[in-house]
Amino acid sequence: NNGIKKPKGYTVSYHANPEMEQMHFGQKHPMKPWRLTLTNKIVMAYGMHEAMDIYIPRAASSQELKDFHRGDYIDFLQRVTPSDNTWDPDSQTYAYNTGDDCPIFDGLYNYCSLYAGASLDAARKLTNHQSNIAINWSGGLHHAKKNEASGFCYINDIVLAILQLLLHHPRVLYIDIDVHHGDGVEQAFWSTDRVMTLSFHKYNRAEFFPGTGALDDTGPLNNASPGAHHSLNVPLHDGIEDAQYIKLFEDVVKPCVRQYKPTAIVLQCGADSLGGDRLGCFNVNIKAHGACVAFVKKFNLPLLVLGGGGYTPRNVAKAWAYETSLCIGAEVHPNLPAHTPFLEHFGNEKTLFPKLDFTRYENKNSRVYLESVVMGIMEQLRYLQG
Ligand code: VJV
Ligand code: CA
Ligand code: ZN
Repeated sequence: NNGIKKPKGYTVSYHANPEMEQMHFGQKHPMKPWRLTLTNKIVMAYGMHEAMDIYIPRAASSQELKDFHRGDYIDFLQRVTPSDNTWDPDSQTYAYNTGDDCPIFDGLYNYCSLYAGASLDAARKLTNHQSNIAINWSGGLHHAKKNEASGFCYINDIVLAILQLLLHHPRVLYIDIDVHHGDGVEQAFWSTDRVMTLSFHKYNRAEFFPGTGALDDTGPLNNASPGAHHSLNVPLHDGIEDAQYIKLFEDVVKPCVRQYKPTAIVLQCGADSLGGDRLGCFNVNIKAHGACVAFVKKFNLPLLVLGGGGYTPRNVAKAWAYETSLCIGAEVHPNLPAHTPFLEHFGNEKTLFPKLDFTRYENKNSRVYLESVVMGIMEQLRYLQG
């Protein structure tokens, strides 16, 4: 099995339900649940499953989904079929913001309850001390709101998982490296100091989804609210590169952990921040994306690792397989094992670390700009010690 052994002194659990991977958002929709099959095939081909506890998660119950979401919205998701979705003339969308971005497809409710169940199972493995790191690549759907779908997300599994962690943990740090702003998670915990949210993302209010997450959106403006200064945002321009991204991530995350002192961390690893992503606009390679996971792991706190965006499936699968290897602390050969299923899908790039496309987006992040962002974050953190 390529000599991959269980990590010494800690346990990693891997939560994956193959039932989800067959789901289809529609012909040309960018979200491809099939990327999860590719990920799992690479993980298994390397023999990484030997080093982890593997769980096939159950579906979350509707009651569990209602711990965050409004009852009528869950009832709608449970009931609606592709043919009977109703147009809402007021909002010019279908009900609950479903439509082009969030289509109603066959098996939608099953899909939602499976990825949510996986994140809940993963969170519970952490709280009952059966795992030190729990991985759910099918989760991380950070845009879903209490009462509506948004940006390919229907159920906010991250919010549900954090609510689980909060039953046992006084403070949870949420870190989001998806190229989009983690608005749903930020909004859910906006007015509490028991969760600090920190999102790195492309920011352009008018042109890039969802348009929120400016540097000065840091929580309720009223300093008397416990949530003040507990929502942190790292707005970025097109084309950020490996060395810049790693340095920025470390320069921001380290002081957040030092000041906030979380007792658990949730890391959303959206892979649309990789270079060459169909929807993304950064120039980050797989090793640099993984360096963020490795850095967070070093804090040795209970860690929930989630997926998220990622729209060039062959790169998503490589990144998440590599990040799985980092979680178990295994060194894997850069060449994909010869017996990897679907190897032909990777064309000429049978390596875990292809050179990702750097030609589409020029780097618009100057050193001075990134320094000013770090200063802005440090300024917010100063309020925490009061
Ligand atoms: O930019 C938007 C919203 C619009 C309205 C709806 N049209 C389809 C697109 C423009 C303003 N939505 C974003 C949503 C991005 C969600 C990212 C999710 C995550 O990665 O953060 C977490 C999982 C958007 N960008 C691109 C598209 N939508 C898009 C949607 C399609 C599509 C092509 C692009 C939907 C269907 C089809 N093609 C066939
Ligand atoms: Ca993000
Ligand atoms: Zn995204």
